[in-house]
Amino acid sequence: MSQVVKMERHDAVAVVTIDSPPVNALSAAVRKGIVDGVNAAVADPAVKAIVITCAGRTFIAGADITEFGKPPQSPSLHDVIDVIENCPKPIVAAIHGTALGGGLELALGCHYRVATKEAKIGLPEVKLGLLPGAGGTQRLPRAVGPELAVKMIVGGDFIGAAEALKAGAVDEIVDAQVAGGEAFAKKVIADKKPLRKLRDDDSKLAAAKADKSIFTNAAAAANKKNRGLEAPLAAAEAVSHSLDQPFDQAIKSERELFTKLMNGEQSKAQRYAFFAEREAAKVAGVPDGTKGRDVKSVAIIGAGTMGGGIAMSFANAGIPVTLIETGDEQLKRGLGIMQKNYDATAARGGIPADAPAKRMGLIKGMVGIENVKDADLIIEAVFETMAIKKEVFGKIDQFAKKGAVLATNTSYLNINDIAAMTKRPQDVLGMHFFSPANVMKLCEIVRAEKTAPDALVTAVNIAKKIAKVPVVVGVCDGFVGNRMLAARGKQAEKFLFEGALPQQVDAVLTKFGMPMGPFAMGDLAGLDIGWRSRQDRGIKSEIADAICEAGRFGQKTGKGYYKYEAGSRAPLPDPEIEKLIEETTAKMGIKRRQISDDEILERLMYPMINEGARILEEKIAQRPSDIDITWLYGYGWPVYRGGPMFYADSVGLKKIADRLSFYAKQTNDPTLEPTPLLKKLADEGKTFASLAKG
Ligand code: T1G
Repeated sequence: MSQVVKMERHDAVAVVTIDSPPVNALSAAVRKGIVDGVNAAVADPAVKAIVITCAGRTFIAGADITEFGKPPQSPSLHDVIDVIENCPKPIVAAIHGTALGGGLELALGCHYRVATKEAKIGLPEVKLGLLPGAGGTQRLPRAVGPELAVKMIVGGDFIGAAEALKAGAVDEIVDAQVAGGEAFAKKVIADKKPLRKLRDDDSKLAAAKADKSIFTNAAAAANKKNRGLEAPLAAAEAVSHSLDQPFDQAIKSERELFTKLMNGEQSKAQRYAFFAEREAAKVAGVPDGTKGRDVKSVAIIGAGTMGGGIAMSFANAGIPVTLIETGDEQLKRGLGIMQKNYDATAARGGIPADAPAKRMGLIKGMVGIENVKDADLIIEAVFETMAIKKEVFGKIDQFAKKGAVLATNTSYLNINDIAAMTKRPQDVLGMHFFSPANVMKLCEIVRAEKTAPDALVTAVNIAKKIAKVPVVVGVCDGFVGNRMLAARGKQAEKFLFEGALPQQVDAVLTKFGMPMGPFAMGDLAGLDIGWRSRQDRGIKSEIADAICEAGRFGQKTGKGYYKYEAGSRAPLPDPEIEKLIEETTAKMGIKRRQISDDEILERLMYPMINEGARILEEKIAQRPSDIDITWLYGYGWPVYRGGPMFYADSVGLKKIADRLSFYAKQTNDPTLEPTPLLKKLADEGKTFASLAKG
């Protein structure tokens, strides 16, 4: 049939096999090949049934996302599914791997479906800012019932083969997809089974006819989980039409809702983020084919908040770790906190009831740094001071085996200086996890001056293995994320002197889509940390210092920039703070002014973007999209806005450069002037995205 689809007849069964690595996505060539394959099978009188299956690691994983935004090519996926559903001979979809999006929609157009027991199925289009656009919102409710269908489509999560069988999306679990598919097809022929079309079967809809609240509940739950996203709400509406519109009309409604999302800003940003995440795991500047080292054994030094969270990340991925402390007391405390965390998650149904014991069983507590001796990867997560880290790495160097990768979890210290404490700087790098390390997905992989390419690739591979999102960054104060956060924080702090209150500044960012603003974040992390650091460095910050001098360290003391009611983490504006700010600025002779939300947003965002441009100039980040991934996965940047650099391109670099120059003069802060790279791109009318293409 074609390079990517072939059809072979085995007795009375024609097998149409798609072979289009890496995930058999439904490109134009694949769609055409399937139609040609099915038509050839129909034309062959010896063929009594057809199996559609895939070579490689998975059944079709969806429409080809790389084709989005380009002129559509025939046949459309709708046309392909119509050919399949109206085929005069029974068609069986034989599923392995992950049948996702358009792949599952195509399988639902088949008359029967079999799947291997490891297979998963799903309609994850909402994660791309879309909804199933090839009949999935109508056929899935008819296969599994509207309740499960709306949950799967609005949430975008996969279900396994066993659940799919139980729900009615799959007819049989088979050992191997091709043989199993053929055997099932032979049974269909022998038993003269009908050409069963989901579009004609409303039996599972009747039960839900009365209760449309499943759709509004699903939409509300999605909105709570992902504030501001349009796709989940549209998806819930599309599925609801399975109950109140005839099939063909509901398909038209689905198409309209899909097209609106496809052409909208949010999906463009979410599709960009999908590819940016995968791009970030590609390490630039290493010899082609550089392989990572084998990691069979992992040791973590430090059972504190970060070390414990990192150990849990490994245990969650089923990887055993040795957790090392300096004494039994510290170890016991650390293990106790992890046990408590797991038990709390299990109690609220987040993990199976037997998971805490299983996962804690993978964490072996040991006392003494000599216990790193068998580890292929050692992650240091001790107290964040250079002196202690240098001492620890000196000791690691004595006991670690040859070729072990030595990672520090430092969030800003200079890793070149830490590496210099060892005789093996080529094995030293940073793995900067974000707190809570067992929850946050971002892991900045910090490349030091002498880090060997294969050590870097090892860290990226292991980060992916523990379901983290790795981004390779260079050594500087704050690497990428925290360095940009500092640029934003500086402006946020200034606003309090100039005339705004914490709640006004924070509200501008939460309205933008961030999970919280800088002052609520400070209260969460603890204001005393920054206060101690300023004191160590002899830096004064009159308002922040006055707040700490009043013993207001944030949530931990019930008061910080906000006040907190007992047992609540909700930040409440505190007139005490307004008074403190007014008194402090009055003493300094500052005349405060009204500041607009627009100015606050620009002066929080644009200096961050400027810092991102500096980070690119200094090659601390490999590409603009890596910076975006850092913010999406490390700071909760709203995915429907793509990331700070994607957002900058959508605002326009000329506007950003002009506003930065304006604010540099207005606030007499030359550091706000646009950095040369930003100025150059702005003058040339270019975007940050153009750098990646360059
Ligand atoms: N189209 C094009 N390329 C894709 C792709 C897709 N659908 N899915 C993955 N890739 C590429 C990916 O960029 C990477 O490329 C490589 O495959 C391996 O991916 C009409 C409109 C299938 C679970 O949303 O969830 O159907 O970096 O690194 O970790 O209603 O890929 O190697 O060059 O992620 O093993 C709906 C998206 C589309 C599924 C495999 N489908 N993909 O995970 O590998 S919209 C999806 C995934 C749609 C219809 C609508 C995952 C995976 P490169 P990977 P993985």
